[in-house]
Amino acid sequence: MTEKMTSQLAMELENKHGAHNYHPLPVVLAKGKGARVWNVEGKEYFDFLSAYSAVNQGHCHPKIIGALIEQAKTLTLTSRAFFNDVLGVYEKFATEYFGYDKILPMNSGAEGDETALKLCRKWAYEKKGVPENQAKIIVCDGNFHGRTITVISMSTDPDSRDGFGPFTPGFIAIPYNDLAALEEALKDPNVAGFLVEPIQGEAGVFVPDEGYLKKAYDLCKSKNVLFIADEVQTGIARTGKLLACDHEGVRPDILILGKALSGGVYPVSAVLADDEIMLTIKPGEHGSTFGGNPLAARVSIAALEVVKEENLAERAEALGKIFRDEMRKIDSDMIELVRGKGLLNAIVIKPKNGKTAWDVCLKMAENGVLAKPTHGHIIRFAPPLVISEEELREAIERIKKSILSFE
Ligand code: IF1
Repeated sequence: MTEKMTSQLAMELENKHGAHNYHPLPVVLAKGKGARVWNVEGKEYFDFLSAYSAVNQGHCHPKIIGALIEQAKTLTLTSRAFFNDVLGVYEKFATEYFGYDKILPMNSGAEGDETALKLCRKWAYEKKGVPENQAKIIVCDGNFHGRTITVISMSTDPDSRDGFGPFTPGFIAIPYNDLAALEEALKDPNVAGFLVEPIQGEAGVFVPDEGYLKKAYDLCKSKNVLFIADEVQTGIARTGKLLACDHEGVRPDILILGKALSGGVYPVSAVLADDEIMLTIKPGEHGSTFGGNPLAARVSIAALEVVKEENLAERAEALGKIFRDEMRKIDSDMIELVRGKGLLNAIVIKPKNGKTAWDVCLKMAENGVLAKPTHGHIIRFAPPLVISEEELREAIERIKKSILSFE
C-alpha cells in the first residue's frame, strides 16, 4: 500500500473489500490514548463508546501494552495441549480477584456465554437430575449475548435472528425486570438456569428496578436453578462497582466476563464458577485454540490490576452521577429520558424536525465526541473510566452544544 492513507481511502477499502456487516459512523480512527482518539487527519475526539465498554482502562494503557509487548517477545500461544508458565498464575489471580473456585478462559464474549450455557446444561444433568436433553434456560426479552447461532437462538431481536434459523432449542424468554414472569417460568422442573444481563446494554441501557437482581437470584435458589450473570458489558467497573451484581450483593453461580477483561488490548473472555459447577466439564469436553493463552493471561492480569490501582469503579460511580445530572439539565425536547449506572448511560432521543439519534451522533462527531445509536433512537454513552472530570465536563459541553444545535 503506497497511496497516502486518508479517511476517504480507508472507508473505500473497507466498503470494497470487507463484509458489510456493520454500518459505522463515517469516522476513521488512527490513534487512541486514554479517553481520546484521533482520526487519520488528526482530528481529536472523546471516545464515548469505548469499543462497547472494552476499553474501560483507556486506549493503549501503558501498563497493559507493556505486559503485551513483554509477553509477545517471549511466548504467545502454546495451546492447552501443554501447560505454560503464565496460565496458572492468571487463574489464581483471577479466581481470587472475583472470588470463585475456578475460571474457564475463552476469547470472545459470545464464547463466554456459550461456555456458560454448556456448564449450566451439564450441571443440570449431572447434579440437578434433569433428564438428558431436557434442560431449559430462561432468558430475557431484549437480551444481547453475542452473535453465534445458539446465542441468537436466545435472542428476541429480529435483526439478530431473522434468516439464521433453525435455532437451538431449550430457551424460555420472559420479560426483563419482571419477577412474576420469572417465578412462573421457574415452575418448570427442567429449568436449569436463568441467564441475565444485570443492565441490558444493547437494548438501550435498561436498568432494572432496585432489588430485581437480588429477588431474581433468591427465586432461582429456591428452585435449585443457576443464576448466570452476563457481565461482559456491565462488568470490570463500568457501572460503578467491580461487577454490576455487586450493587445488590448478588454473587452469580456462573459469571461471564469479556471486553474490558483485557482493557481492549486482546480478545479475552472467561467464565467463573465454583467446583460443583465447573468440574462437570471433564478433559476434552470444551476449550478453544487461543483460550487462556500466555499473552491473553498477562494482558488480563495487567488490565485487572489497573482497575484497582486507578480506582476505576469509584471513578465510574462519581463521574456517572455528574454526567446524568448534566444531561438532565439540557433544555431540549429531543431528550426523552436519561438513564444509566456508573459510566454506562444512555439518552432516549425523540426525533425532531426529522432529525434522529443518528443526526445527533453525526453532530457530536463534528464537535469531537464519538457515540453511536442503538435500536435507532437511543444513544449510549460509555467513555473510558480513566476520563478525567475536566475531560468529562468538556465532553458534556460538546454534547449539549450538539443537541441544542437542533433547537
Ligand atoms: C457487535 C451490541 C453491545 C455483550 C454482552 C456478550 C457479548 C456482548 C452483554 C458478546 C457484545 C458487543 C458486540 C458488538 C457490539 C457490542 C454490543 F451492540 F452488539 F449489543 F455492547 F451492546 N454479552 N456486545 O454486550 O461479546 O462476542 O462481541 O465479544 O456485535 O456489534 P463478543
